[in-house]
Amino acid sequence: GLGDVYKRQEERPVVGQLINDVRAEIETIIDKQKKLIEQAALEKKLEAETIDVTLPGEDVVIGKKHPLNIVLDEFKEIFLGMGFSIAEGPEVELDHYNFEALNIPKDHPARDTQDTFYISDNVVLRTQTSPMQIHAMETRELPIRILAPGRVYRKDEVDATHSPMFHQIEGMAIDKGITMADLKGTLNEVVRQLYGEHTVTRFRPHHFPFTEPSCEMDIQCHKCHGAGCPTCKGEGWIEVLGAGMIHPKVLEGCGIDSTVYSGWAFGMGLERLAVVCQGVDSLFDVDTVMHITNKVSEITGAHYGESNARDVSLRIITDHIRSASFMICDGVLPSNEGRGYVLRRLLRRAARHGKLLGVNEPFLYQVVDTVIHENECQYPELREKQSYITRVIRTEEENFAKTIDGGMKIFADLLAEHKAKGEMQFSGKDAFKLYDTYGFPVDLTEEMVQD
Ligand code: 2U9
Repeated sequence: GLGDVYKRQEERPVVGQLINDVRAEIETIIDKQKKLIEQAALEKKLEAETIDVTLPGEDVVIGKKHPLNIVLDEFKEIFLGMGFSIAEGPEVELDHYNFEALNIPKDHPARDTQDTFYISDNVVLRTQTSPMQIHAMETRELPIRILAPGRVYRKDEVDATHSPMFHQIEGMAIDKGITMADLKGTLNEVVRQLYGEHTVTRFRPHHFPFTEPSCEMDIQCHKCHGAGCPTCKGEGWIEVLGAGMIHPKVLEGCGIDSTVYSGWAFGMGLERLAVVCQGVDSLFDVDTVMHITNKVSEITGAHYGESNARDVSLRIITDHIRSASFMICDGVLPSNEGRGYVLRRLLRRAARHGKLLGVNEPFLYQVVDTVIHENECQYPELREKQSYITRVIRTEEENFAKTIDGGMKIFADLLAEHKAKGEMQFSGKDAFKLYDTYGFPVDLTEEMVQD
């Protein structure tokens, strides 16, 4: 203790005070030093964290423009530049607007329930975008210049060039003194802006109920310049649209005096236009499911354009796996009733088409990754449930694999039975057995029966 060092009692307070002073001084120095270090660290941190507000932000991927919209927007821009405006309207229409007002009589084949989705006796899913133009004629002041793009519906089986839903663009101009020359001049200008200044067109006479006279416009093939090649199927020309002078009956029906006013109209399929614009070889290539199809091609070895039957199989597998992935993500499981029944049917039908393409292993589940990659922008839950979706599909495929060969046998037997009777189609219980239980396509072509 201190007592041993400082013998003299009276020196104790002095030394004690000195020690206190020294300690205080040391503490002050340490404090000061600590503050300096902290300050330096803070400055360094602030410097490191400085935000340069002039730097560009990080790009956020929020999806991509649909190939059909790329072409549609380009097309709209051209027409907007010529003083047209864009019409919009319902996809569910009265029979009157879809047919009657367009001079399509009651017995016209287009009205057949085989071709048109009827909601009730006089309500349909529009089969063309023309009803929007009828609405415009009834409500807008003359003159009218409109473009009417949108989804349309027809009862077509899915194949290489058909789909129950597709897109149309129609357009019309109504004014005093409009002639066929305006139609040709406008459309020529449009294709020149779209495909280039040197595009060559030709107009051939045609017939439509809603235009008179009517024509079809072709453009000279951009690949072979008229010589004939696979793109134009040896024709040298590619058909792009139908058009004509609006039928006086159609004008009068909308309360427009056809002795004072006249107008032209055209209609075209957007999918076809997109194919030509983007220089791809098939309608399928511009589909949003293009990457999924490519994946299916990679696994099955089937390539689009080989044969109609294989094209159909490719498309069915692609579409069905995409739908099935969405359904499973939404909480549906394959089962024998309700939505699960639909899901099971999609998967089994897809698996069956895989077999038709010569694939004998479960493979559908491998397509899921691509489906998710292509759709997660719009539907992020897909990514979260990726392994679950894959597992559900794989399990269903494996279960189905146990019965598919038995199904093949039943199919072969039924086919032989039908062949013997010369029947072209399965119906009733046989159709159910094949289509729903075994996932076979039900329609038999004449060649299949004879084969
Ligand atoms: C009104 C009057 C006339 C629109 C027209 C066509 C010719 C035509 C087809 C092209 C391919 C439909 O998608 S497709 O299958 N369309 O050929 N459409 S004239 O005529 C109209 C439209 C509205 C009031």
